[in-house]
Amino acid sequence: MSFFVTTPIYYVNDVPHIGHAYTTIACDIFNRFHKLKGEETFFLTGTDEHGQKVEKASLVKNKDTQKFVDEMSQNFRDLIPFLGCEIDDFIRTTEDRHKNATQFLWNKLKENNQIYLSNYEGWYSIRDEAFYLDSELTKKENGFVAPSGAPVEWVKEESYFFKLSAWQNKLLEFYEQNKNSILPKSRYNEVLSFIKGGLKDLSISRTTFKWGIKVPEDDNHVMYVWIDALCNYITALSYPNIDNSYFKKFWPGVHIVGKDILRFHAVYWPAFLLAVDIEPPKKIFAHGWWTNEGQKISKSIGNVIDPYEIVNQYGLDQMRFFLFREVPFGNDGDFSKDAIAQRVNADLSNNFGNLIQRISSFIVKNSDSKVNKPAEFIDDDKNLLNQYDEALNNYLTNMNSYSIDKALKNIFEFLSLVNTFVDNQAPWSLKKTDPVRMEEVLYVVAILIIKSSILLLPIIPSSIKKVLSIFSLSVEEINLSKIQNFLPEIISIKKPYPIFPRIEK
Ligand code: ME8
Repeated sequence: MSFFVTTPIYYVNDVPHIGHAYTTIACDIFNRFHKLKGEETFFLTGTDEHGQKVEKASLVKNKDTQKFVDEMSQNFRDLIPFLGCEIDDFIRTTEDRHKNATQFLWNKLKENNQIYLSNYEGWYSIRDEAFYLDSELTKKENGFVAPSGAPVEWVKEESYFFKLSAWQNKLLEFYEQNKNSILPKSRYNEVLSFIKGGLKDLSISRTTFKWGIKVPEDDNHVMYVWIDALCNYITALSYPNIDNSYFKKFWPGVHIVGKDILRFHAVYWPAFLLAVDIEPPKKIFAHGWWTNEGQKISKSIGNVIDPYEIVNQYGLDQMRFFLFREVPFGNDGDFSKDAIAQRVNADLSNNFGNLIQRISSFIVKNSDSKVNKPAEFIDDDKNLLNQYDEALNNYLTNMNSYSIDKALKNIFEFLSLVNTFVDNQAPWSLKKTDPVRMEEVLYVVAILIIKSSILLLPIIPSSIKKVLSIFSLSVEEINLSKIQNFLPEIISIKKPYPIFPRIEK
């Protein structure tokens, strides 16, 4: 099995913020999860560097556009390891490999009679890099705005068009047959009703500026930034060489995007692909939108959340955990400092951290830093071990269906049961009355901490590496296929230290 996951490629008009970090971490979580299942994985991210929005930003800064995008792209690249993400490729749309792939795609569309030259007259939003219909706009004091709130301007120019309208029925057919290919379900319904509403041909070139990939054999036109941008997903798999092992192994892939750009991914992109005889993406997951203490995140309001600041203040895994435990993946979420402190303290410090700390230090003090596997498990132990198996199954189902929050809930509800087990079995009392039973209890708890930790590895990898090292294990020794039957003869404990300190307000 193989798994190809992508983030959107981010515009380099500005520095990355929490929203970009969120999508990238989501992809890292799924990538690590599939790796943990033993699959061959490919995780792609990168930057979207052409178009009017980016060109305008460089002009405002009075910088050469190429120099500007070189610098800005680096900010996105630097953020990845800082977020604890491990990627396989970082693509920039100004690279030659991408220009070649995109021009090849264009020629192929032309060859397949999918492109014609005409005139575009209508609304365009530079901020969204999108065309809008009259019916989609709202009148405000300073003119019309798009549904996103972005200003629009009237453009009238010669343009090449893609015959999107011709793909309406084929797209509907594809989505009828692939009902889970857009998640969550509500987004699937949204895309279907958009397609059913009728598709118009799409303007795919511009003539009023030059910062884009040249249309082959027509120097007056540069490509519309979205046809350029979407092609990145296959450029990275060495398109147009689709007979290479990468393309064969990894296409079709899984696109994780924000709900703002669903239409581009679920309508335009599959239509381009079908028009050049390539399979549409396997899955498009559109996640929700983060607000800051109840307010829309925006530069003009001045409430943009800097991921560096959050990580430095709360810790990397604390942030990764909060973002995916707090809000169902797919829903909108509100970022608040109170909420992160509460969530981290309740789940990571109290529930999980205390359990690790009290059991491992108890074993160090009272059981010579190790516990042996019991000859037999009594019913209480078997019950708890069975409950783990149930939590594991639920976790796998939820992670496989992109419900990270539910998967996390499965683990933390189970960890509460383990805490209750410790309280009920009271190993500190057994120490005098029944040391054999004490060791059995300690083994059961230790193994369940290890087994639960493995499930958390995709979400909070660096903390889990520390937890496992307290139990003298390394990540390489365990994976998801081995985890259910993982019962080593002996578990040795190294001197523990707090891994999830409480966040003081
Ligand atoms: O749209 N909450 O780039 P972009 C959650 N270049 N996610 C957010 C967010 C928020 N407040 N703000 C941004 C583009 N995002 C195009 C994509 S792909 C072929 C081309 C995330 O820099 C979310 O994933 O505007 C959203 O879709 C993406 O950043 C938009 O990034």
